Amino acid sequence: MPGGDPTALYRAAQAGDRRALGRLLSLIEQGGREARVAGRLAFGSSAGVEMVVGVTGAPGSGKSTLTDGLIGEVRASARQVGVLAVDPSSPRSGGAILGDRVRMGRHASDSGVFIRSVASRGHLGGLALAVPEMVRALAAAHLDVVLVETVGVGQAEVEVAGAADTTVVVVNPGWGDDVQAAKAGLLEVADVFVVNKADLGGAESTRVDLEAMLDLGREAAGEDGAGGEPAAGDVPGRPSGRWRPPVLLTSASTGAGMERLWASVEAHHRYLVDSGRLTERRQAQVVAEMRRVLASRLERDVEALLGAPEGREAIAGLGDRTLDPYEAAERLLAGLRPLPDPADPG
Ligand SMILES: Nc1nc2c(ncn2[C@@H]2O[C@H](COP(=O)(O)OP(=O)(O)OP(=O)(O)O)[C@@H](O)[C@H]2O)c(=O)[nH]1
Ligand SMILES: [Mg+2]
Repeated sequence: MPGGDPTALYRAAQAGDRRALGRLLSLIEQGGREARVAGRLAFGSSAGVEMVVGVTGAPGSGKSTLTDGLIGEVRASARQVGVLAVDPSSPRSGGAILGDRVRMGRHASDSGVFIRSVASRGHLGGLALAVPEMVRALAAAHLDVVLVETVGVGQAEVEVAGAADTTVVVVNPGWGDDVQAAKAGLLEVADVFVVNKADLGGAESTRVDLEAMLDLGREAAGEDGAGGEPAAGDVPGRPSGRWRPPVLLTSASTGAGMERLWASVEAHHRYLVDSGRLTERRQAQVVAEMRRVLASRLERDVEALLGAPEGREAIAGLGDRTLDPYEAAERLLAGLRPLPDPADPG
């Protein structure tokens, strides 16, 4: 077992050492210089990840139970599976993570399954940055399929879900009863819809409501199916039909519907590959990741600038009304520009 050296940990993880993989993920989670070394290595070899599947939905909707079922389906196809169970609500994370261990515990002795709980420690922005790198580390360790469980209740969570090729959105019976704006985000990211806890009753009417919402969304986007202009993003010479998210009923606690769910996830994956959209999606994801890195760096620069003498001066200027907020910002920006000239020896 290598020490904390990121390169040694990476090589060991790649060679199948699961404890090294666990430590590598901790390095990435913590960030900093060693994380960058590990991240760079994983990025270089990450083209090999076969499928990344996000499982998102409201707290308690059955995501972990469903993920456990999906692990079984992946293992039935003899592929290795990695799981990142993301718990953004740090106050209850201890209990939830323990719960995940229990719910996915039947796979604990299977060496083809690697389960990792990730607590955000109250910093979801950081999580959105860390998760794609963690997925790449799992891929480098030859896990063929990576499942990412996240609670889908906000922009940042939806961004975490955006790290997936295929996103499964989990709802429960009754979900369609009152349409809220918050649900629109989930409608948008869903590649496969699951009405879980179908055993509780009312699932069929929720399915009908969901189908109607999906139809509305497609009409609004001008996708009535027959003829018409090809939708933006269609690849010439490839099938131009858009993917229509299926709405499935499951009862994760009994395993009912799991086989069909996995078949739908695989069908979506085939669709992405055949249409050329998998490559597009992954490229868009790394660009989005770069954008998040840039935004977080710039945010940090802003904080540093405000704490520096010129920042304090600008803040004082606002206080005595000699500067308005726009002038103050302009002055600070002017201090940042121009970028250093590489030809300038000084
Ligand atoms: N009746 C019924 N209960 C279920 C089903 N699936 C999950 N549950 C139960 O719902 C509760 C929550 O399940 P979890 O799998 O932990 O849900 P989760 O979405 O992962 O929860 P958080 O990660 O805490 O947001 C547990 O008590 C499960 O046993 C189902 O299909 N039917
Ligand atoms: Mg869970």
